[in-house]
Amino acid sequence: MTDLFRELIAPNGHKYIQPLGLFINNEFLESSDNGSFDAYNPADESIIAPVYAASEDDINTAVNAARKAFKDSSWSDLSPTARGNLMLKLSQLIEENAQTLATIETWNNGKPYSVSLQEDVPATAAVIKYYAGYADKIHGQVLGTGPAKHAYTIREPIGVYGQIIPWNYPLQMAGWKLGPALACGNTVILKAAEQTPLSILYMASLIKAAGFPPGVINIVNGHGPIAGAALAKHMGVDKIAFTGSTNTGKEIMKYASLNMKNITLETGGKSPLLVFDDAELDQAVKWAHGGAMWNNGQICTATSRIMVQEGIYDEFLEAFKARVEKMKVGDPFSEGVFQGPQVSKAQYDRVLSYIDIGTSEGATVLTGGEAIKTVNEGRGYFIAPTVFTNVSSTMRIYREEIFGPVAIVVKFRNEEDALQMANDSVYGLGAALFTRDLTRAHRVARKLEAGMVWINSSQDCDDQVPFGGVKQSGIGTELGESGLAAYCIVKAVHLNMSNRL
Ligand code: TXE
Repeated sequence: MTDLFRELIAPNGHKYIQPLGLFINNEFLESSDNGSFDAYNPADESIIAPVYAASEDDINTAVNAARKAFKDSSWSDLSPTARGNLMLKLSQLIEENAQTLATIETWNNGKPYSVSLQEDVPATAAVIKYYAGYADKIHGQVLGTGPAKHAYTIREPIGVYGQIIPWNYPLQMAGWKLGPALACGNTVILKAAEQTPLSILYMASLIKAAGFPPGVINIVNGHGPIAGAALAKHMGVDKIAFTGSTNTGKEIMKYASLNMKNITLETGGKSPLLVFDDAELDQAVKWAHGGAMWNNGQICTATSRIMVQEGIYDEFLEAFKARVEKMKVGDPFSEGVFQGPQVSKAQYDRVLSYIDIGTSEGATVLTGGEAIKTVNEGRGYFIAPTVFTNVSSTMRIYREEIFGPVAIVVKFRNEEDALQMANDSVYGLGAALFTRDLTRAHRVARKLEAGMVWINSSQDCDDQVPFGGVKQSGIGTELGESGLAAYCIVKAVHLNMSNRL
């Protein structure tokens, strides 16, 4: 590999310059051992471009850059308002480069272009803008401890912060993690997922253009067990924030214990969606469909365990099947496509293997249940949206995260039954419920073991509202004020004002 930049033309004809290096100290660099891997288009399996992969040495270099930048007056002496203005500039540049960013996101991830352009990119700009507004509103408190002393708190940045993100929402996940970290004055090393290295590198060029001092934001691609592990283990990193699988999250916890890093983890889920007899059926069907199938089914909070009360089960199932079958699966740059390919061959194989597992465990395929080979001359990782019925709670498709366009629909008798089934999981990320009965809605919301509950919707997300899971779905929250709090230290100061002792 020799080039650090390459002019590329995407399948939609969009031409742009793609950075391919490691972004450290505001420069794109080759990796120290010349290691690289290829970025793919999952819609036709073609290679888009190779990118440099960080070695352990490169992670050291990035951490050193971030440590130096943390203390450097160009960042540490910046007024909070000036810090917020840099973030606003970045947000603005993301908006101005929306078409390029959306093109890369779709090309490398496989999500429909309309979704990248209308949702992912604006949401990334918005979350950075949201936290930019906080930069000069992060205050301590004066505590009423009586006349003998003056006690107060200061909120300080944690320091150098490692971020490991997944491939399902590459830009948005970067935005969720960069926003609060920068608002508080931390410096960052962000490692993107191997499957989606490209959009974040383009964003790195916007970070430089926005005027952040060198070393404040460093972006590296690399393999999880090498670059990710080196970052999570590094003694020079003060906090690690991770979004990904529960198993990797557990590894990260072990690595973080080496120097007792502060951690935030957002991991797997198997979120339930309950439809009570009195629900508005049409709404329940639409949200249940989106909640399981948006983003090609690759959503950590996917409400893919759909539970329907027996009185409306048949009616729901018929309408749900019709809706699933109506949605177009195809090349993500084509008009009107709802679902593109799975992100990678590994994910495609994994989802198809779960479909096989479901069938062999005795569940019934109501619709879908196979790969689609009619798009792009049989190339690409397309899977027919799949719905299983006759599923029991002991089956793996009931209990395990599939992370693809696969939902199960089961029946419940009453509220108690529904709650028992919904909470019968090692996970506790999201949960949705549909009813017209307000009292029941709030009663059930309290009893659901989940970090987020949606009443009469699913996947509703807002920068102001905390996002996170309980049980094996994670530790801590992102977004909102509590997301900000996770990136600051509260220091207490006691001033003696008397002649005590
Ligand atoms: O996840 P990994 P994978 C779930 C989903 C999916 C499964 C596997 O069920 O099917 O995980 O996906 C980095 N030390 N989710 O294999 O491995 C890796 O490089 C440090 C749910 O892609 O967890 C990437 O940047 N880092 C999820 C990130 O971790 C390591 C989103 C996620 O990869 C590492 C993605 C290591 N030892 C997958 N190993 C969600 N909650 O949204 C890997 N990584």
